[in-house]
Amino acid sequence: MTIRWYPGHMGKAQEKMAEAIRKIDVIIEVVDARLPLSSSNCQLEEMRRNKPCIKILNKHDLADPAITKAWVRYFEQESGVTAVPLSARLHADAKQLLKLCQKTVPHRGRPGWPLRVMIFGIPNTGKSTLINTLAGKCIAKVGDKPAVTTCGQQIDLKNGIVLSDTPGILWPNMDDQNVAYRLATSGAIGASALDYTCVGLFAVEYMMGRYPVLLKIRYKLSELPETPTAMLEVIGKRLGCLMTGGEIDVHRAAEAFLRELRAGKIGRISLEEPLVAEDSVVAHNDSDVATA
Ligand SMILES: Nc1nc2c(ncn2[C@@H]2O[C@H](COP(=O)(O)OP(=O)(O)OP(=O)(O)O)[C@@H](O)[C@H]2O)c(=O)[nH]1
Ligand SMILES: [Mg+2]
Repeated sequence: MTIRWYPGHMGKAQEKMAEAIRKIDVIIEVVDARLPLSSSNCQLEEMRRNKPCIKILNKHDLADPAITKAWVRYFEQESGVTAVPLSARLHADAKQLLKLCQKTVPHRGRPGWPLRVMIFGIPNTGKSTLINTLAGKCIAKVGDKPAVTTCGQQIDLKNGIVLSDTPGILWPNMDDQNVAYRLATSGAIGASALDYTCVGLFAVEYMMGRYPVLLKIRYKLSELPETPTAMLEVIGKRLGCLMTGGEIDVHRAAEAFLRELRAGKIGRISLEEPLVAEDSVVAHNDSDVATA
């Protein structure tokens, strides 16, 4: 099944953000550390008007640490972009980020000259969570599904910093379906736009190839079955996803497997590595620019 998801609020939000960026001093792009390139929004490059950008590799606690290190090195080569792995729920990480914003724009952050920070990113990467941690209280609505925030809001931290929370936005043409399936695996695509069985099989196949030991440990297997379909059936059995009559409910098994994977129950995993992801995402960026 082809995945496309670009609900109406995203286009409107993008137009507003492109305008609002004029009055922003620094942009924090929150990407998912498990798929930092696929979850980077290629439209930002055009929108940001040379404003400094800090790329947060959030949900660092869920990602494969060695691969995250490789991603930081990869992004450091991009001009004007500082990449920082972080867990948005941790106060220490958030404090460090504020210091970095102040260092990036040292002439702002004084009375009458607030440091204006826009938090940008695709859905479900943890933008609102980061705002709440930075504010030290629950100001922005957070949820374990994409498109929780649909309207922007500004939060004055009363320390010379003003934050803008923004709705997660994707891009209209998801030509690269490998990117789309990685996004769906991570939880960035609305449930209405995907088929759980297809995404579950994609994720199972990836895990069998890249993290077979984690699967064996989680589902108590000495050997993995030969095919993703057989693996999903084993998972369904382990998680009790059965229909009346005892047959395995593959759709429910896929949904349950994705829930476990997203929550980090199988272990810390990354869905892409710098060299493998680069080719497909470069192709996807080119096709978006061509049709914009
Ligand atoms: N494990 C982990 N979970 C996180 C982290 N940051 C956010 N989350 C979870 O990710 C989910 C999405 O968080 P939100 O802050 O609502 O994400 P968002 O980017 O604002 O999403 P939209 O408003 O839909 O664009 C929630 O269940 C958060 O608790 C993190 O660093 N680690
Ligand atoms: Mg939000």
